[in-house]
Amino acid sequence: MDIERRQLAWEVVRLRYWQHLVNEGLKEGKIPKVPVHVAIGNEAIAVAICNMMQPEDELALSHRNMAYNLARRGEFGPVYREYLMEPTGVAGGKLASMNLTQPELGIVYSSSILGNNVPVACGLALGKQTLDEPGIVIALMGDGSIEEGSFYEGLVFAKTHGLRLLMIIENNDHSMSSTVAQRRCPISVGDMCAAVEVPFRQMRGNNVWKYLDNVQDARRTVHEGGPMCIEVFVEALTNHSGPTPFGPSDPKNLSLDNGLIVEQSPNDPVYVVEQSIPTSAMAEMTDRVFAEKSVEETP
Ligand SMILES: Cc1ncc(C[n+]2csc(CCOP(=O)(O)OP(=O)(O)O)c2C)c(N)n1
Ligand SMILES: [Mg+2]
Repeated sequence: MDIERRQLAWEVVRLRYWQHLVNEGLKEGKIPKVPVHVAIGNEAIAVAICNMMQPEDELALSHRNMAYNLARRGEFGPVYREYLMEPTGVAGGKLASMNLTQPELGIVYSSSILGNNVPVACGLALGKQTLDEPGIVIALMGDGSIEEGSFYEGLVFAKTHGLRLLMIIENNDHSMSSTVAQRRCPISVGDMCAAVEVPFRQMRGNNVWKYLDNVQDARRTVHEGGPMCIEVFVEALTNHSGPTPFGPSDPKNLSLDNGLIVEQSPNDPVYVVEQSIPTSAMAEMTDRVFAEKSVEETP
């Protein structure tokens, strides 16, 4: 296995472990002050985007920003302490979770208001264009966020001005506790994009290596030709927010004691990694993350 392939696998495994640690903290009631949205299941796309980004690129995130903040940071403690709102957190304990940014790492905006990051990302991309600055802007949102008018307006605005904007929809089929079928008619994002001639593609299967190839390709498209949109299908392997399980009546049993993998299926990015690399390499990575627990100052 070459170094880059191994590194991506490692980042997915490590990110899963860190999110499990946050979930364990939530289960034990150790993060009492703010709502926290764990993104177990979103690791492949998060690691791919974070590796695709160039230093001049900017990321505008939503309430479910954990995987991106951890993956860009590359360390657990300072992000976890931010959730605890401690002064040694990455934002001095002032931003906590839903609005967490790390501008020094390209995470310039995060919003808990659905669809709100789209016009902001358009503004950032327009600024880059006007000031002749390099790089692209990436806006992340969920299948609930695209129900906001700002999504469509953002598509139109970005296309009209040829903005270097990549829109990524993490479709986990959930907005809080409702599935798409329970709450609304289907939305064909492909048709919406076609209507305004914005290139569109879908990604499935949680293969971090393929995802990186695809998003690198998308970055080139955006850089040369203006906006593009990708809908990536992810599985909601955790509850909407707070701990999983939320209590004794919750059938989901997420625990580090059961290992890193939640589902033995392509819904689970870590399972996909396990199926794709030598058994010895996976065992080594798993041992490595669990060994790190003992040296981690939190939780
Ligand atoms: C404008 C607006 N309406 C409603 C909410 C309440 N709300 C918070 S998260 C959420 C679900 C979001 O679903 P989605 O965008 O698919 O993201 P996911 O949590 O599934 O990753 C809702 C409805 C909000 N934050 N903002
Ligand atoms: Mg959703």
